[in-house]
Amino acid sequence: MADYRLWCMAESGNSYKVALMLELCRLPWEPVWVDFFHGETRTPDYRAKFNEMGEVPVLEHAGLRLTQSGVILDYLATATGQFGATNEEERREIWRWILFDNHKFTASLATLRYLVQFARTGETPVTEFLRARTVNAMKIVDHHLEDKPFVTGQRATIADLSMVGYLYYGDELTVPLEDFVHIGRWMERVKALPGWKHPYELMPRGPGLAR
Ligand SMILES: N[C@@H](CCC(=O)N[C@@H](CS)C(=O)NCC(=O)O)C(=O)O
Repeated sequence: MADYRLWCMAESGNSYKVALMLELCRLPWEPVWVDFFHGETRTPDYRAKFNEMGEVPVLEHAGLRLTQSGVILDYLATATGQFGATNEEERREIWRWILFDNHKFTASLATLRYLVQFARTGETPVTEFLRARTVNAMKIVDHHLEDKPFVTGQRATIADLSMVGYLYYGDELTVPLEDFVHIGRWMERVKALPGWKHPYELMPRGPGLAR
């Protein structure tokens, strides 16, 4: 059994944030596939055993079970000395963007993708609201990246791995990614990090949502 075990599925960008970190840090890890689309994360068993919040990712390491991608990324950065902060100011900056990501960026982007791509709701007032919120958050990130290669400056940190998590799903996001030039260049920079892989290459994929 690998030292690090990640409860995840390939469609989950939140899981990808952690899978990518594990891969970039060359840590010995293995995925444990969770049947999210058939409600596994909603079962009392999953909540009691793995995550009371009813979510992936969950990382198991050295007898610990960790949840929330931001916390897991922080744990791995501390454990490996990679992609973490080198001073207090940078630590605050990393957390500022991880919180923005969890609240506005990933939250809107991932929910929109779920509704349109997997639940197939079609366009509704909810998807319109989420798309507007996503585009607004993307404008903020695009502007932020205008004068720097990575979110907190000259090198990639866990803030980049968190924020970029969903973007490689491309067309599945149903937002005009190509309109955001600085985001596009930043995605290429992250992609160029040694060991980068696409989420569908890194984690197992199940049959999806029954129609
Ligand atoms: N803020 C959490 C979000 C995790 C999350 O929303 N995970 C989704 C899959 S990408 C999930 O498990 N959702 C289960 C549900 O909503 O029932 C994190 O970053 O880990």
